[in-house]
Order: sequence, then structure tokens, then C-alpha cells
Amino acid sequence: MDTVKASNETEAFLKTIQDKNPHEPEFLQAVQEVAQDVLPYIEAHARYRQARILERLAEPDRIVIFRVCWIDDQGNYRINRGYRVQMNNALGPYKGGLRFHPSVNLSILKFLAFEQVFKNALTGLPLGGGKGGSDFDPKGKSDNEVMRFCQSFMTELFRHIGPDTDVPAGDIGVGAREVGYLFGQYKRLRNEFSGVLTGKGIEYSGSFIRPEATGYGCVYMLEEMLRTRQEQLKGKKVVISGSGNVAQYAAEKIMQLGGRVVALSDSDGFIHDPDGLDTEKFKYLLWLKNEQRGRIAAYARQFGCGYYPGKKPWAVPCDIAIPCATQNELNGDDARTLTDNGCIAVVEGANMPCTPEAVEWFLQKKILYAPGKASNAGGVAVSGLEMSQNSLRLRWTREEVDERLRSIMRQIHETCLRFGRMEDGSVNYVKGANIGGFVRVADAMLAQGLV
Ligand code: NDP
Ligand code: 2IT
Repeated sequence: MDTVKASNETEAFLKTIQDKNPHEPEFLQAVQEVAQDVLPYIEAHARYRQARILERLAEPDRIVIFRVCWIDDQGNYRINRGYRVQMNNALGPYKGGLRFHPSVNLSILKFLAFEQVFKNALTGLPLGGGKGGSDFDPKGKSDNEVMRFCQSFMTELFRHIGPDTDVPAGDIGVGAREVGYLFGQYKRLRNEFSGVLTGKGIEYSGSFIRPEATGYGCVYMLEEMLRTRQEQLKGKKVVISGSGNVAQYAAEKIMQLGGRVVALSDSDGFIHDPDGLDTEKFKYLLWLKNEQRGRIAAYARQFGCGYYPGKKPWAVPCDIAIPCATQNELNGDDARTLTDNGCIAVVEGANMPCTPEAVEWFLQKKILYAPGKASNAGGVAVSGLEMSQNSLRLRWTREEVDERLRSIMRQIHETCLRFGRMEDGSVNYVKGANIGGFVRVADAMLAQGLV
């Protein structure tokens, strides 16, 4: 099909999406990025066009929005908003995390849920896509406040989810503590101990490797990508943004495989540690972020390295960048700075961390660039494995789960090669992931009729 026709089709499609979803820039951004690759593919495959698969994928199955009331430690009444976006369940129960952050709104959750559908399809597991959360900010709250909030949130959410319906997990601001409180309340309300959430503690039917899975998975993907260029991780300088769950375990795996992690960040600034992370520093990082709930600045004080308040880490020269904080955290200028400094690979740990301008630049430069829906799929993949273990009522070993994770990441890489190989032999991982994910969901939707 000629490119003019394809771009007209894309324009018309996006206009409809924009008209239907005004004031939702992140959702539109996510749909646009997928549509650019998928619409030309649909044009060439009439069965998808006639069934209007992409239009149906861009319309959530349903969205639940609810009030969440709770009482803070001073006795004040507090009110937040809760959401669950159930996007598509053609492949399995809705599956995707919950985000607690003051920036949470419908646009952000719809973009995340839309991405999740394609990501979950890429894992090859029986998982539909969804996302949820709240504008509640866990920062600075006591454990009791977080517990009361989680209980109130679940008191509404429980009627919309279930192990065969919709299985939430963590995301920004929702980790082991929050999942524990949410699970406890679900169990109380239903009088049922079931696999309704993933990311559960290992002591109450969680899976080994789930905390590590997103970060490790990203690095397994990176290894596969480097191999296509006869490169290896050993000795490479790596810049990571964020210092939460995904960043921590991406950093650990890089360290284990001989790379040097020289930067980490949080929303206040970044640290630059030219000597790189080691086992002692990593242990400190886990304690600082997960137990103390402290700021990354303390790392610089502890180990005497540089701290740059209010800045992002992209100007630190590196071979590899792994953005692991949030959406649109790496823009076109950052992308140019990275490649000017010799960066050869960017692997997204976060969801949509690179702006469209940054993505365009990486594709133009033909560096190794993996979009989050491929490279951060390890987290939800091990969530899928947690669901399997819960259904079987048994627990696989660390080694077994890790091996399955590796194999899933290898298979995602294969899918990207299959659908993203360009005429000059290079690989467009964005196209590969978008079309690879689309085909799996689309075929399931075709088989199930117009529902
Ligand atoms: P965490 O809450 O554990 O950590 C988030 C990190 O990102 C923190 O360092 C936080 O800094 C920083 N951050 C969050 N929001 C902003 C912001 N607006 N500006 C700057 N920095 C910010 O979350 P996760 O590690 O779980 O999630 C990180 C990313 O990875 C998200 O995009 C998430 O959607 C994605 N992801 C997560 C998966 C998982 O399994 N957890 C799976 C796949 C993707 P601060 O503490 O200062 O807020
Ligand atoms: O964005 C993501 O894939 C996640 N936050 C993990 C979702 C999950 O269900 O494990």
C-alpha cells in the first residue's frame, strides 16, 4: 500500500480517537504510536480492517471510577479518586498494575491500559489488559494511613475484580506493602483466599522473582539486543533513571552481568557515581528506598559521589540508558545528548518514558531501542506465572521462574525480529512489538466474534 494512503488513514483514525477522547494527551500518544505501525499492516490484511479491530482496541471494555474516603492520622477526612480501566480481555482476564501517584488521571491510566494489552499479548501468556490506581500519594504517609487507604480502595474495587475476571498488581507507588493491604481486604470481603492480585509476598502465595522480574527482564532483553550487534554488556557504562522497583533490579542485573551502573535518580534529582554500583551500595539502595522510603540524595552523601538536584541523568555519558521512572521523562533533546555521547542502546523499563521525538530520533539513528511494551514485559510475565502457581496451588523455585522469565524475554525478542526486521537488516523494535502484540490480540478477537 502506498505511504500517502497509509498516512491519510492514520490521520483519519487519530482524528476520531482525539474527538472521542478530548483532553487525554497520554492516551492519544500511546494510540498514535501503535497506529503508525499497525494501520499499514491492517490495510494489508483485510480481515482486521473489516472487523475494525484497532478501533475496538482503543475503546475500553469498561472503566470504573469511584470515591475513596479514608481518615488520616490526625483524624481528618480525606477523599481520593479510584479507577480501574478494563481495556481488553480477548486473551485472558484483565491484567495490569495499580498506580498510586498524585498525577494519576484517566488519560494516564487509559494509556497504560492500552499499552498493557499489547505487552501482555507479547508475553505469550493468557492475559488480557487493564490498569488502575488513584491520585492518592503514599509519600509521607504512615503505614497505618496507607493501610486505611488501601482498605477503602479495595472496599469498592473488590466487586469488579477476581482471579478469573481482573487481576491487579503493583506499579508506581504500589509495592509489596500496598499489595499486602489490598489483598488482606479482598480476602476479608470475599471470605476467599485466591490469586486475585499478583506481586503478593512470598509468604502468602506470591512468586519468587516477581519483585525482580521487570528489571531483570529488561536486562535479558538488552542482552538479546546487544547480541544482534555482536556486543555484550560486560564493561558497558549504564545510566538508569528512577530508583524504585524497576530501576533497582535492572541495576542489580546489570551489575551481576559486569556492566557499570553510574547513575540513578528520583523525582528530586540524580546521583552520578563514576565507580559504579557494587554489592554494598546495592544493599544500601534497597534499604534506603524500600525500608527507609528515603531520597536518592542520601546515596550520594553515603558514598561521597555527585548529586544533581532538579536534573535528569541523561547528560551523563553512557553506552546504555534504561529509563525506569515515568512517562515522557526522556525528550528529543535528551535523546540527542545520549547519542552524541555515544549511547548505543536505550531499553525502556518504564512505560512510554521516551517522548515521540526521542523515539523518532533513536529510530533515525538506528541505535538499539526497545519500547516498554516489549522490554518491561517481564514484570507482568512473572505475574502471569504467579497466577499459574496460584491455580496449581504450588510454588516453583527461584531458578525455575527465572528460567521461564528468560525464555519469555527471548521469545519477545524473537517476535520483535519477526515483525520488525527492516530491508537494510536493522531491527525496528517499535514496529516489531506493535505488530507482534497486535496480531495475537486481533486473532483472538476475530475468533470470538463481535463482542
Ligand atoms: P516505583 O514507585 O517503585 O518507583 C518509581 C520511581 O520513579 C521512583 O524513583 C520515583 O521517584 C520515580 N518517579 C515516579 N514518578 C516520577 C515523576 N513524575 N517524575 C520523576 N520521577 C518519578 O515504581 P516502579 O519502579 O514500579 O515503576 C517505574 C516505571 O516502570 C513506571 O513507568 C511503571 O509503569 C513501569 N513498570 C513497572 C512495572 C512493575 O512491575 N513495577 C512493570 C512494568 C513497567 P520518587 O520516589 O521521587 O517519586
Ligand atoms: O506496567 C506493568 O506491566 C506493570 N505495572 C505490571 C503489571 C502486572 O500485572 O504485573
